Amino acid sequence: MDFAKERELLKNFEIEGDVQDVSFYGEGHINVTMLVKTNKQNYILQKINTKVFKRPEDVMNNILLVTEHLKKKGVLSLSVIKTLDKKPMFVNSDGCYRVYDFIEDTVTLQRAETKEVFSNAGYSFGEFQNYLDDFDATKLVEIIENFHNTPKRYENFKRSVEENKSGRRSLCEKEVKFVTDREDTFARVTDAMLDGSVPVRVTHNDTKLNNILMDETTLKGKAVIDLDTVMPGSMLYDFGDSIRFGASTAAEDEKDLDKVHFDIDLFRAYAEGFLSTLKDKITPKEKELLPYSAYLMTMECGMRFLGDFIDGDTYFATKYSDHNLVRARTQFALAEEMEKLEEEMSEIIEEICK
Ligand code: ADP
Ligand code: GN1
Ligand code: MG
Repeated sequence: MDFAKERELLKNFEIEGDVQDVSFYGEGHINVTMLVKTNKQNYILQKINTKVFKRPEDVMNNILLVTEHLKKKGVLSLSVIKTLDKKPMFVNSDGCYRVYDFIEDTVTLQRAETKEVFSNAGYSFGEFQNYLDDFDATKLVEIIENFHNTPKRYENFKRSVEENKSGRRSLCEKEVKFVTDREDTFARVTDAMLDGSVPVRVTHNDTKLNNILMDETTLKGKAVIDLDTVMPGSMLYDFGDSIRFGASTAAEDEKDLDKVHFDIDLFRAYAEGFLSTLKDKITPKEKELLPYSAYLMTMECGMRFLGDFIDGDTYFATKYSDHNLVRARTQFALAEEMEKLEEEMSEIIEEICK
């Protein structure tokens, strides 16, 4: 691929230097991400997924507000490079594009290789929430409604199963049953948000390990990225989603399920980092639901992958035909182990919060 169209549209942005190279970059499932090298500096060019983000201008407004708030506090964050006419994105007949400064000297990890690294990630996402503590949530648009409303996600999942648009349902009856068997376990966080025992906070909502840039030398979090879904939510979403991805002994799309286990030591490490600055701020209900949130976010993501497989891969980027099914299976393998360990996880949380 020669990226001729991308090189052309980059002329509309206020970038320094002459573009020398453009290539696909990273492992995100949603946007198309490219690394742009010029003779002066590097940038990230992203084609925003407008099927997922129906109002990209709202996404960019949220990102500008959040990154300004972070920068005022001296926190390294994404820098949006404006277009020549001072807009945060460029729109043409192919789609919507944005450019960020490439944050140098960092690595993006697809797996938590050590407890220490995962604890560092927990610390970063915990701090991220702290930094947004005093951010006026009413300024933010809810980018995707009910993003982590698991009962609603389950309704959508059941609809996908019924409609069976791709005709693939017969390939995954066992996995569908795994979800439907657990349908009465999905409402504990939404119920607690309704009765107020779990407060609404400004949260990241997509706290995968690969959404933090880690300092390449110290492996400490340098910048929290992928701010598309920063919205009012629950801290339980941020905690649970990190555990879902990072406390696994294997990749999210590992085919060999014998390799996929929930690692409770990684859980402890993340919780230590995450709670180090949050433990005095959280409510008793939030504390109680932390272990469950790991199970919940894992089940939710599993049903989203499986629903997308049955829909015919219309949401997540996939590299082969049953990629979403493979991903769903790892989530269910993890969730099954987590359900058995809820008590042990609670003891760990108690210990950390003492
Ligand atoms: P998606 O929404 O598709 O997950 P992300 O915004 O997470 O897209 O970007 C995908 C990957 O690109 C990240 O995991 C990271 O490796 C890399 N990346 C994104 N923004 C930057 C940046 N500003 N500097 C360095 N790397 C980045
Ligand atoms: C997507 O954008 P990315 O790849 O960081 C998804 C998350 C899922 C995750 C599963 C906007 O995250 O919700 O948990 O894939 N993002 C969106 O890997 O749907
Ligand atoms: Mg991402």
